[in-house]
Amino acid sequence: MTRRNFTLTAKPLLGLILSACFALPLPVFAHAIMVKSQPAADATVAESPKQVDVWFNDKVGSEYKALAVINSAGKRVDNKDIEQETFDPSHLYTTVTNLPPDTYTVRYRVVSLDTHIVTGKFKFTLKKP
Ligand SMILES: [Cu+2]
Repeated sequence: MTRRNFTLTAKPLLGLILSACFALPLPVFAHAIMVKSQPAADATVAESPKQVDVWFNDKVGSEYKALAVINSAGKRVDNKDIEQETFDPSHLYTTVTNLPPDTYTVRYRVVSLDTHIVTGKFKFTLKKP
């Protein structure tokens, strides 16, 4: 075996790790999947939420967590105060400024118990009164 075998680029390597993870039928440590949010993904809401919450299927790491709420102009509108609930480490939230009607994108990044980094996004709409 030569050194050249190890010159994999990051992206295919990540793909291999992810498929290895999903291939395991009963992993001891699961790959985190977002299971719920408030506002819900693709929901239309009448009033500005005070905060945006996301829940995963299992607890996630306390480091490297990120949660951002971005308006349709690409501006960040959360208060950059991400918190992880002490008694439910699968729950992350961040407060937001009083939001005007718009469609918002929520982006998250967490580290699973299996050490895999999980990123994702969803949208919600705040309708005009
Ligand atoms: Cu995983």
